[in-house]
Amino acid sequence: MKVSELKHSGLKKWVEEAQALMSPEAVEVCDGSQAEYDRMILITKEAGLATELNPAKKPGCVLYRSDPSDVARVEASTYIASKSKDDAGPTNNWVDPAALKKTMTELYRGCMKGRTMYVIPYSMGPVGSDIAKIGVEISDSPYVVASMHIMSRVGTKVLDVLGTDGFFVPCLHSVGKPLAPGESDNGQWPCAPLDKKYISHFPETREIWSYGSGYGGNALLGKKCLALRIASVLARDEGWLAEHMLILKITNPEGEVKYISGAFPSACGKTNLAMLIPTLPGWKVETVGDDIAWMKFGADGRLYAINPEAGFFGVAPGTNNESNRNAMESIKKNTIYTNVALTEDKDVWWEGIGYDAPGKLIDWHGKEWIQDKNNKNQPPAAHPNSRFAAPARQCPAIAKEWEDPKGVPISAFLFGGRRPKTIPLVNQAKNWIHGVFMGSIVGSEVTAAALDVKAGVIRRDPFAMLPFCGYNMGDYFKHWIKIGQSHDESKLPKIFFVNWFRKNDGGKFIWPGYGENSRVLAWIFDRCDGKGGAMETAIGTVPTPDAIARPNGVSESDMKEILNVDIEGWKAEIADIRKNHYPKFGDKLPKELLVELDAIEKRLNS
Ligand code: OXD
Ligand code: MN
Repeated sequence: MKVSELKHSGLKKWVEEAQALMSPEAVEVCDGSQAEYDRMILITKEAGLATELNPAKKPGCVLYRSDPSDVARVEASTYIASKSKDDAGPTNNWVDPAALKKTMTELYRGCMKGRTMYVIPYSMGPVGSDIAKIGVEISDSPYVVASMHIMSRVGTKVLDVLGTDGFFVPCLHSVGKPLAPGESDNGQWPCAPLDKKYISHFPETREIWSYGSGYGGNALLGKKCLALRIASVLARDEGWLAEHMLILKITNPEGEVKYISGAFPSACGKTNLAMLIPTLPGWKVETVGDDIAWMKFGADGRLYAINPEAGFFGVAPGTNNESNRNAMESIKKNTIYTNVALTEDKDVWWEGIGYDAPGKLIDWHGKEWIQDKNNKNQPPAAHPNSRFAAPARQCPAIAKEWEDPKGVPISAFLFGGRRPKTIPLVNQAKNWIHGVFMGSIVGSEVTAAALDVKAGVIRRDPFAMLPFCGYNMGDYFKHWIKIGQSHDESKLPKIFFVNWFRKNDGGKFIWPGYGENSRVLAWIFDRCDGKGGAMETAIGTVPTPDAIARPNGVSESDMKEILNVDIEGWKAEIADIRKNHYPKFGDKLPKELLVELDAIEKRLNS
């Protein structure tokens, strides 16, 4: 389709303005077809950016290697440019929107020279669903076009729903690397240097401007930028929830079904939980979504969730048949891999894939790599944030209703993180506000000495939303509190805090995790119906020692330890929240949370 054929005058005008500013060689409106996807892959192959994998082993799969400056989300260059700094809040990077647009307009000027500008109409959520939202991404990256085909619903069908005057979120994206006449990328992943990357959000005008990165959440603007940062603002204004949560379906041996949603910081096994294979006989877990949930109230007063995405953009290292067999099955075909290692027979390999490197590899830098198991300091062959992008429909555990436009009714929210001490295996909130408190204190142990944080430190990431909330976190907590105040609490999801990562004094994990987590999910399932052995404690409602059937290798005393309420540990936890965590949110921290903190402290002291 040509730009002149666009029926939505606002969209047409915006595309024409972008074209005039960025001076691409050509403009294409994406139709979302398989032929278009194949052409994007071909263009990147011809530019030396994509390697086709062995069709006998990984049919329809390709591998890309990015630039070392462009391997992950860049939080330091991610901006919430609301009119007032106070609306972005102390935990977001704020820049005055007019100043930021001025800077970025100069970067965008002529930035697409020598490239095609793609106009990508996409729907987050099933096309036409009441809960879905439409975005249009303008991008000069065919890798982005192909990835958006997997991660969202792209094409003409979206323009049909948009009509002549529908609402869409305009998303500008450029890799920031114009080409001179006759120049090709020639195998060099195009992007701008680190100090020229900008991932900007304008919450009042619902706009996204991204420049300089071609990777992940910086460039596939439907995911973190629209579905979380902009959608969180829409949700606040419209009374719903846009959350960094998985959605799973669980069926008990009697055939009863519930849907559970859960927020976990990055690197806590969220995708594994969403695709869990239960060890508990008779129970079944299916996947609705692995990263984001949009939830609105139905006429019956219950919260209904959709997964706004159409694919999984998962971290490859550590994914194997033990940790996540369903993910391994999902990524066998039609998958875009980025920054994993390549084997001699053109298959993929990564650290933690479950077997040794089969011979000589090409690492994510494009260099020859031979595994040396004696060298603990050998740099990895796959980048630790290397990814797969795979269509969700390929997951063997995908729930049949995963694309139901009405969404699925949520019975429970889980919050969790990696907490080697103090936090019990599972703990049910006494009521909604206590649950909001639990969400507000989510934290996780830093596993690798990452960037500026020492390993072993607990980094708090409330609701796993700290990097993804498009407004002031204090107001975000308030929004959650208000949801409870303005709805029938008996119909709201019950809230639980879980921790699969408790360690014993010898530093070993007490709980085996993975499929065995189904035992905890079963308790949660029963608690939603007011069943299951439970005890009231100072910190919430925990299972009685025999309420959860013990997996192999977990002794009676292990079970006691993992369910134990560590009074001294919790006192230290409360003190840390009071002194180091809550002050980060400034004067917008809702007083209700301090009241909750005081009440728990009082119970611990009594
Ligand atoms: C993600 C993240 O990539 O949360 O999903 O970092
Ligand atoms: Mn995520």
